[in-house]
Amino acid sequence: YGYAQRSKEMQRQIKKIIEDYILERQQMTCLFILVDSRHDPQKIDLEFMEWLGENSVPFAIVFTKLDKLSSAAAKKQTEKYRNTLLESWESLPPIFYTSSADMRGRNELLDYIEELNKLPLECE
Ligand SMILES: Nc1nc2c(ncn2[C@@H]2O[C@H](COP(=O)(O)OP(=O)(O)OP(=O)(O)O)[C@@H](O)[C@H]2O)c(=O)[nH]1
Ligand SMILES: [Mg+2]
Repeated sequence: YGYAQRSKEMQRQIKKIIEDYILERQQMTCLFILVDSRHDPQKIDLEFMEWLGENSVPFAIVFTKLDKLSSAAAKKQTEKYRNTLLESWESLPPIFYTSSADMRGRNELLDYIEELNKLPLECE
């Protein structure tokens, strides 16, 4: 749903495909939103999360590329993100702090997915 160099019409079609998938995919128990940790909270992402909330779609946030920030900057940036979320959410979703370069957060994320996979699928 993010940035795409496409015509407005194509963007609309892609949006529809993504939304239909998210709402109709029965097997999906949690949606992971990957957020480049270097960026400030983006309107498009916050709106997407709001839409997920309205549609009762469980989600978690995965901060990526944390190796690209100093640990002080990473702390500051992710705290800013959490604070922005708390402006519109009562509580925070699960949040993972990761880097594919140094593998941080990998086990936490895999453990969480494993736990999710143990849950029974919700019936309609
Ligand atoms: N240093 C670093 N590079 C990463 C990380 N994750 C992905 N990359 C690199 O970023 C580039 C894009 O990889 P993708 O897998 O498309 O990651 P993405 O998060 O979608 O990033 P963009 O496509 O750049 O928005 C590749 O060169 C990856 O090797 C990370 O955690 N740390
Ligand atoms: Mg990419």
